[in-house]
Amino acid sequence: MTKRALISVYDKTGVVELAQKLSQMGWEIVSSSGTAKTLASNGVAVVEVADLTGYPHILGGRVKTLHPSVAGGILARRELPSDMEDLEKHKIQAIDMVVCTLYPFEETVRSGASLDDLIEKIDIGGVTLLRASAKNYRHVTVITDVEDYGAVLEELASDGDVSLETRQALALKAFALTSRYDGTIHSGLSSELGISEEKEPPIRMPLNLEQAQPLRYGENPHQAAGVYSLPLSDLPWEQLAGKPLSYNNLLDLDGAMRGMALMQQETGAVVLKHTTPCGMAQGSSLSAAYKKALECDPLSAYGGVIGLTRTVDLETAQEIGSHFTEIVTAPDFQAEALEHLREKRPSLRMIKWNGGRLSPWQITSTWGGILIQEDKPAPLPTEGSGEWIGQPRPDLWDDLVLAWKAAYLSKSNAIAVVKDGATVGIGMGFCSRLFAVDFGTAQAGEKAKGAVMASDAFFPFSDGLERAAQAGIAAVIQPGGSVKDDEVKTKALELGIPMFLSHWRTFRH
Ligand code: 93A
Repeated sequence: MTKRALISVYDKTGVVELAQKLSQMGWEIVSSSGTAKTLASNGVAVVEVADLTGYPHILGGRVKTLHPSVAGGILARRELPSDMEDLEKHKIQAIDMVVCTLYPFEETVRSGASLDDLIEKIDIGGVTLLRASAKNYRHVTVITDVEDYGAVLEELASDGDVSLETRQALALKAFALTSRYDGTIHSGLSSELGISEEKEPPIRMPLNLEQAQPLRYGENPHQAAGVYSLPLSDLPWEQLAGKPLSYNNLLDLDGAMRGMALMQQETGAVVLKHTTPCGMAQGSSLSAAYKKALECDPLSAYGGVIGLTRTVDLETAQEIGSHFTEIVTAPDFQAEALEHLREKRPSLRMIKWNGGRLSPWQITSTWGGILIQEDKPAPLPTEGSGEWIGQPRPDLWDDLVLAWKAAYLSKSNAIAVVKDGATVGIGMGFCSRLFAVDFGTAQAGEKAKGAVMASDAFFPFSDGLERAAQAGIAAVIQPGGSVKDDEVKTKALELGIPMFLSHWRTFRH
C-alpha cells in the first residue's frame, strides 16, 4: 500500500528536500495550500488537502486541515477491523506520517504584534494534526521539528520504515511541544489582555518549562538536573568566561542576582556562599564596596560568588583576581577587566547579568508535590513606611536599610549587623533567633559598638534585644508582629535602643 505523508508546515526550511526524498521512496505527499504551493513550484508531486477532503480551505485559512477525512486517516487503528471498515466506508485514505511546524505564536508575541495578529497565530489545525498523530504513534510518525527530517529520512532509507522506538520518541516530543505551545498562548494572551498572572491562582499556572541548559548533575553528582525557563522568558544572564555553571553555582547566582537587585541604586557588592551572603556593602567606588563586603568574612568568601551592581573596572578586577572565587556577576565588564581576570583566573565564571524581570513564580519541591508562590520582593523600607519605637536615628538610616537587605538575603533565622555601609556580622541559618544575634554580634566583635542590627522576622522575646545591647548595638530594624511585641518595645525603650518596625517579614527558607 502506498504510504502517505501529510505535510503542513509554517517554517518551510528543508521541506522541499524532505518531500522530494519521500516521493523518491514512493510516498504520496498531501499538503495544505501554502506548503503545496512551495512543493509544486519545486517540482514535487503533491495532492492538496482540499482535493483529499473534497472541501476547500475556508475562513481565510482558519479551517484547512480540520476535517474528518484528515483526522480519520491519522487516527485509524490499523489492527482494528471496525476502524479500517470506517475508512473504507467513508473513502478515507490512511495517513502514515504527519510533518507539521506550528504558527510561530511565541515569536509573534515577542515581536510586539497586535492582539489581532496574536489571535491569528494561534494554531488550531496544526496542533490537532500533531495531537492526533502523536496519539496514534503505533502507526503514525509525527515530525514537529526541521532538525528531525534528516534522521527520519535516514531510517526510512536504511530500514524501509520508521521504528516504533523513534515513533514513540517523536510522539512525546510532539506532546511536549503542544503543551508548551498552549502555555505560551496562556502567558502571551494574559499579558496582552492585561490580565495579570498574579491574579491567577498559582495552581493554574501552566508548568510549561523548556530546558534552557543541561547541567552535568544536580546538587550532588548522583542527581540529574537541568536549567528550565518559563514561557516567554529568557535566562537573565550571559556567561562571558570560565568553567560551565553547575547546579549549585546557579543557586548561588540566584542569591547574587537578588542581592544586586536589592542594591541596584547603590554602588554595591555582595559576596555569597551557599546562597546566603557572607558580606554585603556599598562604597564610593566598586572596588571599595567589594573590599568592604569581603572584609566581613574573608574566610567564608573563599570559593564564593560575587555580585556587583556596576560595570567591573580593572581596579575591581585586580582585587577579585587576588582571591579564589567561583563566580563574579555584574551588569557588565570593561574589556581590560575581563582580560585581566581571564588571564589570572581562567576558570572563574564571569556572568553578565541583564536584570530582566523576575519569574512570576517561585517553585520548590516537597516530598510528593511542589510548592508554588509568587516571586514578589518586599518593598525597601522607607522612614515613612514603618514606625519608630524610641528616638528616631535618621543618621543611621542608610545602615539600617543595608542591614535590612542583608537580613532579607540571608537564610532564616537571620540577623545582620552593619556599620559604615558594610555588614560586619551576619548570623544566618540558625534555628534560634537568639543564636543568630549571638553569632552576628560575635562576628562583628568590637565593630558591633555603634553598629545597627536587622532581623528578618520579629523577636519572639526581648532577650535578643538584651544581647544586642550588651554588644553595643545602636539601633535595630525588624518587622514586629510578635505576640510579645509590647514586651519587646518596652525593652527597647528601657535599653535605649531605637527600633524601627518595618511591618514586612522577609523569611528565606
Ligand atoms: O488556522 S489553522 O489553525 N487551521 C487549520 O486547519 C490548519 N491546518 C494546518 N492552521 C492550520 N495549519 C497550520 O498551517 C499548520 O500548523 C502550519 O503551521 C500552517 C501551514 O499552512 P500552509 O501549508 O498553508 O502554509
